[in-house]
Order: sequence, then structure tokens, then C-alpha cells
Amino acid sequence: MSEVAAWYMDDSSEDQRRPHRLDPDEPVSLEHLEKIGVFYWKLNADIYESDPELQKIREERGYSYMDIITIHPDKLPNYEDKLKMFYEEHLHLDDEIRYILEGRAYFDVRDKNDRWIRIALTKGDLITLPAGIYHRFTLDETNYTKAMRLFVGEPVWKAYNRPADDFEIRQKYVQSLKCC
Ligand code: KMT
Ligand code: NI
Repeated sequence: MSEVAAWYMDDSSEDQRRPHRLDPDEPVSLEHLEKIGVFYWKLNADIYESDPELQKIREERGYSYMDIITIHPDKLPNYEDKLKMFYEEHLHLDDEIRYILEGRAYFDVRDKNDRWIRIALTKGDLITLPAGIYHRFTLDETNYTKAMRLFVGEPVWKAYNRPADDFEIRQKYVQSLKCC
């Protein structure tokens, strides 16, 4: 199992694309991420179109839907607006599943104590964020990522910005954190 690159963020409001590591660095392990419902695989993105490992994950987890999004100033319509929207703290009523095919990106997730953890994703990283977790997304300073979006059944992209605590799925998620 390869390690994921994740760390607690500083509070600085400078450019969201910078790493925002604490000094000294406070890394976060995969085990820790799993405890808050975040799962991670390392795959070979060079063969994503015919990868049996990806196929297996999709079948086992029911990820029937997929599309590919390229996030870059020249490639994505309304790039600036979308980036701003992705970086608003939000949740979804379903799992968010992303597989990085090219480039890099950050997903920030809240831990049990509401602290931001930054997860640095690069080519070959597949991540699942549980329904109900507060999170946000940004590119890093390289300004480019190509990602596969996976979904169980018909995709629902609707994001609910924080506060969104009244949703049943949010309460279920918060409850799930209390077990361990
Ligand atoms: C989300 O909901 O956070 C996103 O869709 C992020 C961008 S997709 C790589
Ligand atoms: Ni999201």
C-alpha cells in the first residue's frame, strides 16, 4: 500500500494553490484518513482505459458512471468561477470519487475536530470522500489536472455549502466518526 501525501494546513489566507503546510510539518497518515471515511488507491493511470484493477474497483463498488474533466484555464469553460466554487467548503449527499489521470490537485477535508487536512493528489491517485464530509478542492501551482469522475448510478453534482448540518447524511456521517 503506497502512502498518500497529506498534512494539516496552516491558517494563512495566501494563495490557495500553495501547499499551506504547518511549520513544523504535521503529516496525516492513510490510516487517519480512513478513520474519517476517506479511501485511497494508487493505480496505473497510463492504462486507465483498459486497467483491470480500476475495473475491479468500479465493479465492486458500483461505480457505473464515469466522465473525465480537465481543469485548466484554457480547457474548462468558466474556469475562474468553477475554481472559486470548488474551493467553497461544501458537502454532497453522495460519495465524491476522483481519479487523477494527469497533473495534480488538492482535496482539503475536515477532520473530527474541524481542522483542515490537505490531501495532495498526483497521477494515479484515486480517492473517495464520504457523503456528508465537509471538503473543498483546488489546483496547485501547476494549474492543471485531468481527472476521472466516478459515481454510483446517475451522477448528482449538487454541492451544499457549509452550513449544511441539517441533512440526514451529514448527521449520519458525524455519527460514524464517534465509533473509533
Ligand atoms: C467537488 O465537488 O469538490 C469537485 O467536483 C471538485 C472538482 S473535480 C476534480
Ligand atoms: Ni465536492
